[in-house]
Amino acid sequence: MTVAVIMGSPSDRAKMQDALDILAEFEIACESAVLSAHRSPEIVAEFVKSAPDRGIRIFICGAGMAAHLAGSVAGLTWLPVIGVPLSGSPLGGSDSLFSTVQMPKGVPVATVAIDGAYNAGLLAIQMLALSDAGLTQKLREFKQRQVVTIHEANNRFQNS
Ligand code: RP5
Repeated sequence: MTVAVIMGSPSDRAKMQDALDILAEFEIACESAVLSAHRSPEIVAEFVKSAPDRGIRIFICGAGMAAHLAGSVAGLTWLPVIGVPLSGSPLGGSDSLFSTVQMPKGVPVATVAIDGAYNAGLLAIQMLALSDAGLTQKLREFKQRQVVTIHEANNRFQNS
């Protein structure tokens, strides 16, 4: 396993699926789990501390409301942590955004957009590609496909 995708509740699963999908597209081995900074803090600590022995190199943590999962994980590991603030609360995700992004000096969480699980997965792939030439090539092709897609969309737009 290379990337751990964890979320605070089973209710987060659909929003975190995009991260699992893009990681699968790039054939990155993942493990995923429901772990709560508030409801199961000791299990979070065990999971994070044992992660390097399982080959985990990056954490992706998604949570909503008072979203402390990513920060809690970051406090327990030297591995990079990507935080995904999730919507769904009465505050629309701004609560989880602030809770995830406003980390104190010394404990970074690379925070993506609200419900930005896709980009979280992609960022993890980009980190892994720094030491993986095959993955770098796949990313180059991915970026090139985006160029072609938007270029073709512009052509259709200009001709409509
Ligand atoms: C957070 O509270 C979870 O990450 C979830 O987004 C939110 C609601 O959780 P449930 O009450 O649906 O389990 O901790």
